Amino acid sequence: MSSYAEFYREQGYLVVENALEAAEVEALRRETVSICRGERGAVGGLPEVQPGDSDEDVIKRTLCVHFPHKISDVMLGAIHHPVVVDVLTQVIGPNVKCMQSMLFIKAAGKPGQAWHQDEDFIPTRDRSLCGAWLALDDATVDNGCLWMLPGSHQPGILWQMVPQDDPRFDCTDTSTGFPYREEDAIPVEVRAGSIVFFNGYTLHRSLQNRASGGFRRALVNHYMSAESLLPWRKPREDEWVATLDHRDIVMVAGRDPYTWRGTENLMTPHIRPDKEGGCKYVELDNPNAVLVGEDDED
Ligand SMILES: O=C(O)CCC(=O)C(=O)O
Repeated sequence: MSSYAEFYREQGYLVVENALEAAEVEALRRETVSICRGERGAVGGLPEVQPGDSDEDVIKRTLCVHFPHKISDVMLGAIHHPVVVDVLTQVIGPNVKCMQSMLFIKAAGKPGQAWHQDEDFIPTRDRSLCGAWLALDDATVDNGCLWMLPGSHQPGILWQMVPQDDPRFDCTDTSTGFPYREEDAIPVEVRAGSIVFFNGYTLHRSLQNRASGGFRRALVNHYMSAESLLPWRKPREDEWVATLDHRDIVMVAGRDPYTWRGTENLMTPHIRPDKEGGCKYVELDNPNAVLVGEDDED
């Protein structure tokens, strides 16, 4: 087993420094501006651009864009980044699919996300779920870097999620009842261009951006074993849960054993609401779309 895979298996996360070239980071930052200016297509809930807005004005109003890869070739390209694919094939296996992207912008003053396990939001149940968090700025304790509870993925337990109103966090529920202490948590401070990989059962959070200015941008893509079905939504009346398979996926390595199932276009880019906006999700045109984080779809 590679040292990457060994560390990840024990700790539930790993960091690869200098994974992206400076030009790749810059291209992703520029693309963030284009997406927030609405130049790449519709994003549900995107704030209107005002005449005279600088690039900074335009991006600072949005906490996070969900599914940017649906409208942006640059974001889609990052899903296939060779460093990402190399690590994923070591920690997941030879056949890997991606099902989600999220572009965090997190301007100064914006909230973090409370303790959670990504498996609560994207049920894979085979423990292969892995997030790849591409740092587009230096991430520090001050500007709201990730925090991990090392080894918390090991029991494979999904801790209860409950609503929270802690001003440090956005609207997302928090995991509760787990046997780890705050002091066990470690901040994952990384330079721009690093990638943090973390298992879907690893408890993690981020705190608010307390810096006086600037951003803590990160592109997070989620992956899992292509062998496993992905029961992301509730079954319809004529469906059996064990056969449910969300097929809005992008293959990134190996082969898709379920090509005969075809693929679907289910997910629609939208912004993540924050408390300033009353935690309200926008209505989407696509009736099958999953609003990630919405209570009845988690
Ligand atoms: O980047 C953040 O602030 C939170 C990201 C996160 O928790 C996740 O992607 O699961």
